[in-house]
Amino acid sequence: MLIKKEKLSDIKENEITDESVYKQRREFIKKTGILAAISVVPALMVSSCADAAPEQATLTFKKTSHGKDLKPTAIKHVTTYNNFYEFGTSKSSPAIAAQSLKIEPWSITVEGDVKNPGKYNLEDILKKNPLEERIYRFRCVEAWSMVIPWVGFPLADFIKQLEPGSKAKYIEFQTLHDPEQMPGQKSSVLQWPYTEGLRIDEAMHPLVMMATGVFGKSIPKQNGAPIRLVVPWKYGFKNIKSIVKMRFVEQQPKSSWELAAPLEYGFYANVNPKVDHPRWTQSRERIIGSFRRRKTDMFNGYADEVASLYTGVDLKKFF
Ligand SMILES: Nc1nc2c(c(=O)[nH]1)N[C@H]1C(S)=C(S)[C@@H](COP(=O)(O)O)O[C@H]1N2
Ligand SMILES: [Mo]
Repeated sequence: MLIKKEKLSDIKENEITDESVYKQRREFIKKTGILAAISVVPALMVSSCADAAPEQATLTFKKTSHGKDLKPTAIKHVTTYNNFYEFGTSKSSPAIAAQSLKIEPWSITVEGDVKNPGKYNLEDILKKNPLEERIYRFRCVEAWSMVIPWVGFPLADFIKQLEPGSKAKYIEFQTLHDPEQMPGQKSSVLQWPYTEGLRIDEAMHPLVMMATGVFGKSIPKQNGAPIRLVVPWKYGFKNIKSIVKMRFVEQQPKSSWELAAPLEYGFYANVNPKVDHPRWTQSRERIIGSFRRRKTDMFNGYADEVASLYTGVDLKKFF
C-alpha cells in the first residue's frame, strides 16, 4: 500500500514562511539571552527521564514500506512529550510517573457480540499476530505532529480471530482503571476508565494497528505499554493506550473526551484541516522537534486510503 507523498510545492511554501518565523525567533532569543536557559533545561530533563526509564526489550518484526519516505521524530521527543492523563496532565509527567505501571502479566478482555469472547493473554495474542514496523504520521488535536515508527500488528487480524456477530457495529476500547498504579485517575479531569470507540469498518481498516513497540523496542510505559491503538488518520486522542478491554457493541460508544467536552471532541475525530477546534485552527500543525510548521492534510495524509469510509458522512456535523 502506498502512502500519499507530500506535494513538493506545499513543503516549499511552508518552509519559506517558517524560516522567517524561525529567524525572527532566533533574533528575539539572541537579544533576550533566553537561548542559554531553554537549551540547558530540556537537556537535563531528557537525561533524567532516560535514567528513570528501564531498558526496553528488542523486538523481532518485519520491516514494511509504510512511511519509508518519512523521517521519524527524535526518540527523545516521542518518549518525553506525551499525553497520558492517567499519569498527569502535563506533557512531561507520563515519562516519569508511568514507570509505576505494572505491565506483566497483561490481558485484554473481549466482550459483546463476538463468537470468541474471553480474557486473552497478551503473549497468546502475539503468538497469533506477528509484528511489523510501519512509520506513520501522528497528529494531536492540539495542532502538533510527529512521525513515529510503530511496531505492531493489524487490528483487523485480531478482530477476525474473535469473529464479531452481526450486531457488532462498533468497538469500545478501555484502558486499565487502577488509581493505585495510575495516580492521575484520582482526579476527575476525565471519566475513568479512559474509553474510545471506532466503527467496526474503521477498526478493520488495514492501516489500523495494535502497537506493542516503537523504534524497534517494546513500547515505553508513557507511550501506552504494553499495547495501544494506532489509527493514523485520526487525532491522537483516538489512539488509546494500555488497553485492557474491547467490547463489540451495537450503539456508538462515548469516548472520555466526548463526555468531558462534547462540543470540542467528536466521535469521529478524523484529522480535518477544514473543521477547526472551537478554540484554535486545525489548518496547520507544529512539527515537534523542529521550529517548522506544516499544513495539515485531510485525514492526516491518508485520504487516498480512508476517504471512502466516509462517503455520505457530513464531516462538519460528525466531527
Ligand atoms: N489511556 C489514555 N490513552 C491516551 C491518552 C490518555 O490520556 N490516556 N491521550 C491521548 C492523546 S490526547 C494523545 S495525543 C496520544 C499521545 O500518544 P503519545 O504520548 O504516545 O504520543 O495518546 C492518546 N491516548
Ligand atoms: Mo492529543
